[in-house]
Amino acid sequence: MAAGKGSGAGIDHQSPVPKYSQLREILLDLVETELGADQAIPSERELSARFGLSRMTVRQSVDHLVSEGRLYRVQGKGTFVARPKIEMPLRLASFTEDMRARGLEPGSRDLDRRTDAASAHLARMLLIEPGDPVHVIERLRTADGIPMAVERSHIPDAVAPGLGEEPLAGRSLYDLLASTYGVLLDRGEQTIEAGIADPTDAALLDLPAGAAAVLLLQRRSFVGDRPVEFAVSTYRADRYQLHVALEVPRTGR
Ligand code: 16G
Repeated sequence: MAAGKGSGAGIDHQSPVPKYSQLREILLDLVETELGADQAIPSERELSARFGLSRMTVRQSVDHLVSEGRLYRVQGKGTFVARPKIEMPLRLASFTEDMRARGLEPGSRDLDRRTDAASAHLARMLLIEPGDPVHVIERLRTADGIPMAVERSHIPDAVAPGLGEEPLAGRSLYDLLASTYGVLLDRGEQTIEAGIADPTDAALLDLPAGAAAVLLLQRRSFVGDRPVEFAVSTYRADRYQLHVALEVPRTGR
């Protein structure tokens, strides 16, 4: 297989740029211009022979691209090009809507449904009193059957009385809130931070146990000034990325 043939790329052994970085650029070029999703990259042995690099250097570049979610390994088969990451929506969209808009089939598996007494923290988030009943909905969200996120939603009973009894399998929570309770969300706020999957979420998301990177999201959605949902979610960092348009700051000068 020709690695980086289009660019005529090779390793410059005189360059001060570390060799693993040079190889990374060559592999990125290969992934972006020559190979499609799920196609194999040359083996580490081939790469090391082709570019005159030690196996350790090759392993370092490949590991880096694997940890970034650009490549994935299959035990005993090789290393393959990952599907492009999904751009995290920065809109108040439901998971169902967002996946359909991308041509992916949304799925959802109930992990837990219960009604809890609000803790002090939850009460502050939802602007209710501690001890007030809150519906907790924990779901594994999938796209084309692939696990993408674990979502834990908290919704005050006062907003959606009896929500705990409503079946949700194969349904959109936001649709249910709209159709059964007349709750039409009109604004939201969200924080996104990097984290490490805990063992439960790692297993649910098919991520290696240990130190898999994830995106931790917290979202509050409102109708007017009333919080309707406080969701704490774990999204796969190897499947999602953020893309934002940048504006030039107005300095007033
Ligand atoms: C989004 C929301 C989640 C909400 C869900 C409803 C985040 C980051 N996103 O995934 O809070 O519960 O949509 O989706 O928290 P559904 O209507 O498809 O059930």
